[in-house]
Amino acid sequence: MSDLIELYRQTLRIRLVEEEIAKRYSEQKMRCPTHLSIGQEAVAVGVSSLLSNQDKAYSSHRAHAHYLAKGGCLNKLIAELYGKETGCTAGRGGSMHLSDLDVGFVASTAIVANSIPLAVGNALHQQVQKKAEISIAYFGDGATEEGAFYESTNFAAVKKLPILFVCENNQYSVYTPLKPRQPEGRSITRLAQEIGIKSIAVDGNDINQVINATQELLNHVRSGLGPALIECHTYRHREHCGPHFDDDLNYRPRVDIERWLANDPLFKMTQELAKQNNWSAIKADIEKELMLEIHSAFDFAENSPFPDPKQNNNYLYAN
Ligand SMILES: Cc1ncc(C[n+]2csc(CCOP(=O)(O)OP(=O)(O)O)c2C)c(N)n1
Ligand SMILES: [Mg+2]
Repeated sequence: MSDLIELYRQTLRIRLVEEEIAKRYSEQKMRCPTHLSIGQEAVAVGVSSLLSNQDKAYSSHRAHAHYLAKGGCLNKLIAELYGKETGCTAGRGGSMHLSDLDVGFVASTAIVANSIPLAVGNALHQQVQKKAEISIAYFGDGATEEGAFYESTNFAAVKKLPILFVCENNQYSVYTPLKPRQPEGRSITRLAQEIGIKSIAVDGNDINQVINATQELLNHVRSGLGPALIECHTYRHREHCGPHFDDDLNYRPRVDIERWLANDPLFKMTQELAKQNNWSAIKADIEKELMLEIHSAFDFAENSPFPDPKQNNNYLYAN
């Protein structure tokens, strides 16, 4: 039960961080686009619970949860959103371009599917250098429609690279559901299996399912048997990009929204944790401690300096 309490704490931490971002976004001090993972947090927390600091993660535009779950620094994340010098990419990247080598979070990028070849390239490096670590590529269902996905997974399978692909299938690419985008009946898991990648599909809102499948797949990857893919079925609660709910636009069936809200990862964990003695008091303490940490991170960001304009050319590969 203590493990589940810690998983709950980490999941709630990401939820409360992103709710605070949403609450303050209209102040216009965070000037970068933000893609929130609210509703999808159990994937990042479950996968990361089995990773080491040496393992190298790559992510997409929806990266906050992946960064925090990998051990990312909350102060550096919020400062990055505020465009401050103390941010994890020195205020140059914003929400979609996080990087922190201290915790093995190499990069997130805004180009859909772009993290996949980057992570595969790093896995080749790890294999050639015989490193005792692996790469992780997080991406959405939409990324599996890009050429980069096919080329990269094929190459990883042929070379038996040490990489775990994590597909967060929230069924949507912006406003478009899977049906008009992919042939009826296609399963991303089966597709990856046919490419030669050991693959498992799970309910991504059930942290136990995420952890059990990830463990099985990591045993495979870490034994040198080649790449693996976990497809996590999940659902975002809010709009694709931004702090609001957008269900008034009616692009997602009401019945689906309600079914997924009832399948919320925190709600599922709470059902189990409620059996624990003193759960209400434990939960209240966790919430209090997290809100203190979160408010302090926003204070840190607000009080940090903006980058010096004279240093604008720093960190450029070409100018
Ligand atoms: C190559 C490319 N095409 C289109 C876009 C615009 N775009 C940004 S996010 C997104 C949706 C991606 O959907 P998915 O991969 O399922 O991730 P999700 O947003 O659902 O987490 C699109 C089309 C982009 N950033 N890059
Ligand atoms: Mg999606």
